[in-house]
Amino acid sequence: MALTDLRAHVRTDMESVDTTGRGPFRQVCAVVPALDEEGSIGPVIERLSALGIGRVVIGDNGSTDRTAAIATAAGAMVVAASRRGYGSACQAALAAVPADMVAVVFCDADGADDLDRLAEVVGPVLSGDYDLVIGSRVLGGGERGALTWPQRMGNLVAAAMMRVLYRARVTDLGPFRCVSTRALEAMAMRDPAFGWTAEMQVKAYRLRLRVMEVPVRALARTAGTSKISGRFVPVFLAGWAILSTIWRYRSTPLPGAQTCQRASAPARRTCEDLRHLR
Ligand SMILES: Nc1nc2c(ncn2[C@@H]2O[C@H](COP(=O)(O)OP(=O)(O)OP(=O)(O)O)[C@@H](O)[C@H]2O)c(=O)[nH]1
Ligand SMILES: [Mg+2]
Repeated sequence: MALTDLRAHVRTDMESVDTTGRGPFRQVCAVVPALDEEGSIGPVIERLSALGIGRVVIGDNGSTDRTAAIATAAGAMVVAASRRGYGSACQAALAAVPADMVAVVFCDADGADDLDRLAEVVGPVLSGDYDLVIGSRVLGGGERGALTWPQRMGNLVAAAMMRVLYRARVTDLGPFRCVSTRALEAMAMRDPAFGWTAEMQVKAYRLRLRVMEVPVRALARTAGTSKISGRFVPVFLAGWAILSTIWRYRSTPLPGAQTCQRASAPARRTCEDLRHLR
């Protein structure tokens, strides 16, 4: 669903969101998917705000702990995602991105992203030089044991597939990334689960958007329990979702292209502008 469509579902009080802060990234909105992350969500939001992010939106995936209360107290907007899944949480949060934001930075709620590198991840999108910047933990290295071996192997295979099928220069599918809101509109993201990050990348390659990687460190989650990496079934499902997404989009018509034709005039202009970049 396109951002414009998503916004139609958002509560009307979203219009009153204050995006007039003075932070260096006040036109950047952080989107953070969260499922039972009460031990880490507060410091993640505080850090993003301290670094000057204009707005933090949490996609809360039915947390049963104090995630939502802590996030609200830390100054974030919390949007409930009715459907389980990483992509679903991101979609729900995207619906609450204020209309005047020029970019969205994604990071996880578990404190495992290298927010010290925020400027490197966000800067090239804000300057208009790139449409998507991905924090690569392969290029950045990081804490020992932060990535489990299935995660490393999965990344290796996924990146190799993207290099072969899309001729992309890519090393990672890390969650810490920044994308312009214009590019997001054209991508018309759909995946409700762990194909989300792969979908964003392969659509960017197919749309010939300007994509770059910057090194970020891989950190261990700061609290709570893993929903994926330590467990066999979620690891298998995540791996399958990622690889099948990469394979599927190699030749299918892009939903983004349909959105271009069906979209309202401003959204259509966005798509057409992006086409010039191809
Ligand atoms: N797995 C999962 N994660 C979700 C969901 N909704 C939101 N999330 C968030 O997505 C992020 C990634 O999940 P993690 O459990 O950290 O997965 P991981 O990074 O492979 O595992 P760790 O090694 O523990 O960091 C976290 O911020 C979760 O809270 C969901 O439905 N499923
Ligand atoms: Mg994690």
